[in-house]
Amino acid sequence: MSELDKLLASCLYEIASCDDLKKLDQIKNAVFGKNGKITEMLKALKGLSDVEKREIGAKINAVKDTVNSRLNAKFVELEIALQEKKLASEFIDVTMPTPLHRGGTIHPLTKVMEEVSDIMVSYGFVLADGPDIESEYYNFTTLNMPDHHPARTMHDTFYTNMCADEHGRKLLRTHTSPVQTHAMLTHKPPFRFFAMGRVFRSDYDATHTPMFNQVECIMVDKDVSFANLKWFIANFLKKFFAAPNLSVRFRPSFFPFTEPSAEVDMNYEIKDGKMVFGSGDKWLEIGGAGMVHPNVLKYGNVDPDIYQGFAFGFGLERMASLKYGVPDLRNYFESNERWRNKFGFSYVTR
Ligand code: FA5
Repeated sequence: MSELDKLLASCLYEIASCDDLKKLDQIKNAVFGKNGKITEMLKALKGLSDVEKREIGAKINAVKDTVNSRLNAKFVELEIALQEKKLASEFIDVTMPTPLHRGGTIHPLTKVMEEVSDIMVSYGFVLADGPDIESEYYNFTTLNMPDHHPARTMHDTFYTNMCADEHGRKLLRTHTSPVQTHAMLTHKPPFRFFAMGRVFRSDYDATHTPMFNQVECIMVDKDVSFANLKWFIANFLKKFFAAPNLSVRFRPSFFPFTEPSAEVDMNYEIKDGKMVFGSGDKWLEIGGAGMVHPNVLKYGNVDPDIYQGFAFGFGLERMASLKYGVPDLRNYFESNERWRNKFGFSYVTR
């Protein structure tokens, strides 16, 4: 057996029996490193004749190629094995419920979303959806907010650096009202839709957060009036707060996408650091409402000479705060365990 054959056999044996990346690296170095066995053999070719160089060089290169390809295959095999071992040790079953003994709770916002859904569905409204990343066209244009409208400014709206398309620049939607247009364009009236989800604005204080959630509602039919809107909102809120005598204030207001428009406030006071609704002389605005503007109906392919609609959009954190006494909206998103234990809901009693 030639020296080269012996080297090949021992390399292949060592590679095959190696089970550690570090050791494999050492084997590679011992063969191909600066003073490695094959490197030395190649260096020794210098002193040989051209004929010998060609003949022996070809044999050394063949061994080199074989060893190299086995080494590479072994590196891949060991790296995969290491990765699998790591993944197995880090496995988390995300389908398992949070162990109750570790204090897992239902977030007040989740609770409120479920409650709002139940009420909306009981009135025959169907859940609709729209993207968090919207285009200027749906967020503003179809809602009767022309190019120069102040709500479009960089100061109020988070624009993304994604490429603009035929619907204009992309932005984080500033309200859930664009869902109105999406729903109108995909359904024939009469219809009743509601949507819930995140919206984003350049705001930050105890009653304003840069990301918050809204519930949007739109009902389109023949002979829908502002009286229907007032009745519906009052009943919706009475059901939500389980308070038949709840007082709700409609303040004349302006939204480009509704005419006439109103802002809806609820009274509250702070008792023992908690917000208590239905008493006191403080008012918290929970949403905007109004009759859908004829231009908005047209953008949704709905004929305003035949159909009318009402719509409203409420802040879900503010509804949750009033119902469950949470004084500062910023806490909703801080993942503070003490806060969650105080305001969260048990799985069992939900
Ligand atoms: C709107 O967003 C309108 N799209 C609502 C609407 C829909 C009007 C349909 C007419 C018809 P407004 O900007 O007022 O309106 O926001 C609605 C509610 O979201 C507010 O009343 C408040 O409850 C909540 N809200 C607004 N900004 C914030 C914020 N930064 N943090 C938390 N809640 C907020």
